[in-house]
Amino acid sequence: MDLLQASVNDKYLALARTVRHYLMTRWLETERRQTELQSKAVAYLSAEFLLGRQLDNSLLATDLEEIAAESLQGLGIELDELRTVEVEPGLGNGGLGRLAACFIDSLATLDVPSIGYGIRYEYGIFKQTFVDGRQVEQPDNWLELGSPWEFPHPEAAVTVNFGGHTEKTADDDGREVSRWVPGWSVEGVPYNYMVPGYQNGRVNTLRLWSARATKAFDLQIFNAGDYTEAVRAQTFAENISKVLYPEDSTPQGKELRLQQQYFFVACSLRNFIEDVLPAGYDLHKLPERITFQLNDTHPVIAIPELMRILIDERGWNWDEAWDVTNQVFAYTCHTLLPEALEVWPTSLLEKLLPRHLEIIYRINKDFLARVRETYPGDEMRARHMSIIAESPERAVRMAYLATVTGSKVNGVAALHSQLLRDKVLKDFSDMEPEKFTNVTNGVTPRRFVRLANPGLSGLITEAIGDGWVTDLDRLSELEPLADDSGFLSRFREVKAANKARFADVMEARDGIRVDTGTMVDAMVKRLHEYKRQMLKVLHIVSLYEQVKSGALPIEKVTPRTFVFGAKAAPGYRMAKEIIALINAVGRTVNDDPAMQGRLTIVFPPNYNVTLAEKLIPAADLSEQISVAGKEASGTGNMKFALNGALTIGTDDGANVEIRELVGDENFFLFGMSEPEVERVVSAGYEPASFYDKNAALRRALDLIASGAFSDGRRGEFEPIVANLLEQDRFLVLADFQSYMDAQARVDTAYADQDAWTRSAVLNVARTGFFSSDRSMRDYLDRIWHAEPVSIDVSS
Ligand code: DL6
Repeated sequence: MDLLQASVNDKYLALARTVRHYLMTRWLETERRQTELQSKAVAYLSAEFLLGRQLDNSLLATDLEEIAAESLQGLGIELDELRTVEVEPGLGNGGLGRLAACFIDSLATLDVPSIGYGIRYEYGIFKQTFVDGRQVEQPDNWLELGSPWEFPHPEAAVTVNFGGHTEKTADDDGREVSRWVPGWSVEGVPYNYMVPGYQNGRVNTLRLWSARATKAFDLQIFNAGDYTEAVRAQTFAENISKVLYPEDSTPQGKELRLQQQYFFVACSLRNFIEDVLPAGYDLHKLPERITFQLNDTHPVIAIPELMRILIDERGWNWDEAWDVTNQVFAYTCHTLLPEALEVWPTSLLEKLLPRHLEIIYRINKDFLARVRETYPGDEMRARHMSIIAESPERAVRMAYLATVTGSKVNGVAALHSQLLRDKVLKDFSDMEPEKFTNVTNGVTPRRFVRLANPGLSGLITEAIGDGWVTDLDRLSELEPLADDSGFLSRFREVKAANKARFADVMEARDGIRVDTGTMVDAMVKRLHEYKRQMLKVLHIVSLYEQVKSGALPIEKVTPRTFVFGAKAAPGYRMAKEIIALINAVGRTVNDDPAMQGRLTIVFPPNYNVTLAEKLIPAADLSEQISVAGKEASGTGNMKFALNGALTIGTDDGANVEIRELVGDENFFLFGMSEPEVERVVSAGYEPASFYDKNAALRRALDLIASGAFSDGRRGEFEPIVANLLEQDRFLVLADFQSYMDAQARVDTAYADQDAWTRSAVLNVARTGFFSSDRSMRDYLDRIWHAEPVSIDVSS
């Protein structure tokens, strides 16, 4: 095509293809080397990979950015323009999926042989829009223009069976064995993605599966002359990988969800065993070749699947199969919310995966025998630990299945792992303490500092060299510069430039104006009551109320821009109400001339990785305000700190470790600790008593209830107010005053810009620990025991 006729998308595609071509030889070399060495690898099984844009990352990994920009310029094309046309693949809900993406980046950068396995959803996380301030979901058709980053391999499709029943037959030695007679099947087509390491020549693979109807299935129906039915079958099969479930903490008992989970792990195990391993590989040696890391419970059905393959397809006896299965799986738990621990009704498993249910029953029987042997006479304990829950309906507890089987179980921050051991999985940890470990999460410095924050990256590199990009602990070398006024003022300039860039993006993306002279106070994460966006709203409403009532002179209010970014699960009513309230408060406050230049609320719709990359470097204050004991880790908290935002936060998740590292004086701690929360709850928490006692809180809640933010309609936010006064499961009211006090400390600290910047620099210098490279090293040491293998690209 002629350059003059080429659209921006054409130019983007041409550049993407050039870069991927460059990566291709490295990809092939990586695969060749792995086939030759057969060294131990890691398979990261995850229902979500929230990748973000690929072009920038690929240019960085290959060090081609400069050359690409120059060559494009010669053709009159701006690289920046091409970057912006890429639609990010939103194949994840939030933290869990983004973590998986950071991990595969770090594995490649550390030269670890590894493969990511997941689902190629045709529609990713929904596109969020606001209509009258309320969330409306639209499909995310991220593949509309095709993706230059994927490599489909229809020729390598694998068959996945479902349904049917089991039959008892006898094997050659006359032993009774069970045989699965499936009812229907689909095919899984692999789509491969390149996962380049940072300038090291390694390109690992992410293999995402797409579902399609089996040919046999289609043909059968077509031959019977039923065209409509043939098409229906096609649609039915394709539905399996059609859409990402927009839920990350309240599992819906949806059949399709279980189909998705089994679909991708069945494809992945088959692919690994039959295609990745050499032909004739002795599966008894599987633990020498692989660890399958289970990213939360979503892939846990892989456990009975491997048992089924070894026993039913390979003819192994139970003990042999169990021994290998035990060694090759490890499980990461990502939650503390009891309702987020997946359970599958046995009736559903019976219908979809009858043979797997039998296997799970047998695993449970053997396990309970061990429990009874360890704790004779303690029937209650056996009941509590059973993989099968008996009420409210008979169901398989997937977290227990993973814990019983996995070689290791880890939480994702020190406090989280401790709470898993002490509470959620206590009985299991009492019985097998050595199984439990912690690996604190991390984030990739390539995407979240080097790419997202070129200004800060340049400043750091100038000061300490560029080694930090792959060795983030070296940020500690910045520490002395926290007392260098020249450095501080350049650091401030970078922050100011990042704010200006963020303001430009907001204007272009959503027509939202951001005042770059204000403190950027950011709270971005999924909308969930436990994360307490509501507490943030009460802070804003209280400030507004105090100004309006004359209790607080406007000149005393620190100019702030409150930035929210949050999607609510479509079926989560209260979360959607809170979104509506944030927008309503935003409208009222932003339109009030008295607030101009002082308090502004911005809530761009459809917060995603691309926007995060612009917001995080611009932020001054990072809001990490979950009720203690509920946020497993958080990873946004790490990204903000690494980009020089100060945190206001509770002692929850990885906040605890952030605070320990940056120091109390560089962190705004507030709220009850986890044991205090426990005490308040068990003593019978009464939120209304806080409303009665605290005048500021009362006035803020009354203002919301009065209709001040809803054109006088008093009932509009009644469900929120009533919920807070009557239940308040996440102790918003109990922590309100402490939060307000901490915010006052923020204001005081911000007034001294030198001291604030010093704290910001110290946040950067002291948070190198939160690199996902370090997380990967911890997994390697504590769980995987695999070795790096370097790739020689010189030949
Ligand atoms: O580990 C990644 C991420 C944590 O940082 C968050 O704290 C946690 O909420 C999130 N968990 C999930 C899974 N929820 N369930 N089930 O998204 O994981």
